[in-house]
Amino acid sequence: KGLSQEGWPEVWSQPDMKSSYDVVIIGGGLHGLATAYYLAKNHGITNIAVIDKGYIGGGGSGRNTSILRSNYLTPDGVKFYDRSLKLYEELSGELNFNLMFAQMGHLSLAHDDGGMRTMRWRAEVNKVQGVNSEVIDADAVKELVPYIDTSKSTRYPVLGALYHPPGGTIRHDAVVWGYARAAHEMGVHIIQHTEVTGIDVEGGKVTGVKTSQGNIATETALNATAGWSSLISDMAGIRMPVTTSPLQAAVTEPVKPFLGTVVVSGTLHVYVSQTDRGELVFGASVDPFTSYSMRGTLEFVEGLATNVLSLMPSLSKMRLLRHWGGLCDMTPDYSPIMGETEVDGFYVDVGWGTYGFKAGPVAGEAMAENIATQKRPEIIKGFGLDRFSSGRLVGEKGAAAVGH
Ligand code: PYC
Repeated sequence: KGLSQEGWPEVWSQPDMKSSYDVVIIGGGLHGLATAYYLAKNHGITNIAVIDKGYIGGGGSGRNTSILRSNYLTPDGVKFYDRSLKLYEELSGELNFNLMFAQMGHLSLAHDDGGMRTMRWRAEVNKVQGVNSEVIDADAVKELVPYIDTSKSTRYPVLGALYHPPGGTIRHDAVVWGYARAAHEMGVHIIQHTEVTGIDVEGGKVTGVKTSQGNIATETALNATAGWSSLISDMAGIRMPVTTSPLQAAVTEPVKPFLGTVVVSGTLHVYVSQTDRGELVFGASVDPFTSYSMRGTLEFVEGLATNVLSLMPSLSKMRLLRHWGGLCDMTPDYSPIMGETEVDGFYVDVGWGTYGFKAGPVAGEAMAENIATQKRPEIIKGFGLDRFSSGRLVGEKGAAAVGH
């Protein structure tokens, strides 16, 4: 309160927290806000609080490299992320908010025979699910991205790539704001700067959520946090097979548009795209240790520069403007944990590793259906916490943008 620009209308209000809600969503990032939006829009449930200990979109939703794609490895993964991409395609119109979706195409480079085999495998799984992906050779890569060094003399020569035309980037903050505004208009309370400190469970059921602003009575709580997902789940007595590691990214000064495709190299642990403003956005693999730190490190910048320059040597004069870190909750199979838990009324949408941003819309849609109908929808059937006891893992490590 009091921080709004003079004369500008408030896009969502900052309401006083009520003492009870039908649904409390913990985490005001993309997933939490999207779930609130679809609960209200698709199921008519509007007595909802979305609670965040910071500001909305201040976690992973505002700290990613905004890449969208659906070229995964397992049929479960491909169907799921494809639904997300389809929702993203319509989202600017639906939310009446320009999300600047640039469907510029996405290239995953292969630098050895093993890499080419994985790309062929992914292309075939993608095609069976109706997703547009194909393997192309090094000459075709060069045609799409002339600045890539495709000579044979490099340490990791480019042999080819998985080309996925529907992939691209979208303005991540705008997606958060668009969902927040639409959810707010339907009556959802967005409660910022309020920390969840406990979850009340009686007789195996959720009865309330404790916060730094007081207690809320509710029978339904969703953990939609990243970074703190295991700590929040612990509050309800649910252990998560999750470890948390930082993921860093960086952005350069703006230059003329020259890169019309997202380029990823798992071997070099790097991904690059160019924003509408001309900046290059770089990412890498998660830091090789667990931590809750969101600070950038010098080691990261050094490694990143080395790898970017082996891919595109002509970028050597570019200056980095800033770099940052976010938190990734990694699961053993690199797929999320979604759905109900052993505690009645306690739902989770966590464990997103490095895939969370691209899944926001479908995760919100599916979790809203899960909560409203109390049945886990088909599209997330395979992602339940129960898979770690049944052994039916959904291995998506092979679809990671970079090695982890
Ligand atoms: O999976 O495409 C991806 C990705 C990009 C950045 C982090 N993950």
